[in-house]
Amino acid sequence: MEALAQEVHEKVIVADGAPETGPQGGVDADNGPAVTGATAKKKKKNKKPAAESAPIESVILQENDASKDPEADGEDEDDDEGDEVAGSAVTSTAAKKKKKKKNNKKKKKTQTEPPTIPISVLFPSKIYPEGELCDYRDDNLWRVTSEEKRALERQNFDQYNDARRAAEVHRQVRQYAQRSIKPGMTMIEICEMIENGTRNLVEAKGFESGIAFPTGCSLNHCAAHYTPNTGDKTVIQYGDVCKIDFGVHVNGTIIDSAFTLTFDPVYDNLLAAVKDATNTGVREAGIDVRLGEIGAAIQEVIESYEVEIGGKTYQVKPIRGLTGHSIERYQIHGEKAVPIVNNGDPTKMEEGEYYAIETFGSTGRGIVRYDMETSHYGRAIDIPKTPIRLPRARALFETINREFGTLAFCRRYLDRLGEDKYLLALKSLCDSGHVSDYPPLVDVKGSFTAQYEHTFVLRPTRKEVLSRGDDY
Ligand SMILES: [Co+2]
Repeated sequence: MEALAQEVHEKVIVADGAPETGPQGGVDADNGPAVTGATAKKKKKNKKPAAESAPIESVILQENDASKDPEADGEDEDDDEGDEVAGSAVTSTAAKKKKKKKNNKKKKKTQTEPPTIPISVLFPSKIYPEGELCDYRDDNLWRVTSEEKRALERQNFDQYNDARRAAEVHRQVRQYAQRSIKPGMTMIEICEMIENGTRNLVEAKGFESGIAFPTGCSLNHCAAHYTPNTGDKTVIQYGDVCKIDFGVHVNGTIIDSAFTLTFDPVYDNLLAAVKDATNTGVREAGIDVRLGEIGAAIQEVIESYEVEIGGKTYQVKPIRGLTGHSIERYQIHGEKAVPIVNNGDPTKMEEGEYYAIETFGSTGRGIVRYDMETSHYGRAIDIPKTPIRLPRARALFETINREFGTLAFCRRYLDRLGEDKYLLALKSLCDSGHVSDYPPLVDVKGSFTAQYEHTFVLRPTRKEVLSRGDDY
């Protein structure tokens, strides 16, 4: 999710702290210096993520009749390999037969279609799979073997494990979405598919686990912050470019990851540009790396692509106002913004930080403005001291605080809580600074925008790309 500022906290309704200093929300203001002459070394290609389209094993099921088998073991695959090695090679055929039998009896615990089985059931050990591990470079490579850093990591295990659980939910839900979203579905159906999948797999429960922010499904020239409000009849079309951007949290540790969904292959190069750019940003990131340098690397990659649509060729442009961001607990948008152009920001990434790197490419101007009806909101991190006068607004604020704390929400999330006719109250909370609104961000009409996004953590010894999957 792009540019939303939130903070922790469940119960606190107290008015504490100063009014929020402009959330880097919405448009991350201007990212400073222009897109000056990106040095044109084409790097391209050689960094294709492995196994582009292999479906992740735990999601593939059916024949296993997973839904009726909450007892089976989700990690059988590994066990089998162990058996194979242990057993004698000579008897391998017999062994295989036996194993097969055993497997059938035991049955694998696998996900249903649509996904309904909680990740904690699929991983009875409650230890969730690590993301992609990347060693730091050069001056920081020593970290991987440092006893001190490794000890520090062991202390952080629980939070990593929470993040990995959220990431596994994200992968399973998004891969189901990739398989099943088809032209003709309404945007509301798409969002509910993703949101219900998330709630089920993460076992949504108050602030312990759940949806981290509204499901973005911005279309075409709209780059970010669109999700349908109740009554929205928009239907996804064959020619649409849809950015699916959703978030999962466990104990406030958020996975923020997005991909672009298209049906027409004419957009393939646009998507390739942005996928490559996001992977570049993720690869360049590390402890002590400057944010501006990451932006420069991203910009160079995006601009090295062209896409031909309707007989016209476009050089893909980065959308300069949109950025990646650091992530804090219960707060999707931390202090630091990761630009997607070279803005010269000398701020460094630091040990222990969580980041979402997201990049946006456009066939339009590469500049966004606000447009259309607002759906996304978030409580101010620092609640203004000024009292809320309107009783209706005060009540709504209590609901927001109780249900979402500093996690972003949308109108549909209020609707499902039974809130009704709240728009005036919500508007007054925005005016008083208790809540921020995040209207959709659009490039010029007729243009197409794409996005990919990953969440990683700068662990003391290595970088872990938590949201990495076989899909992207
Ligand atoms: Co984001």
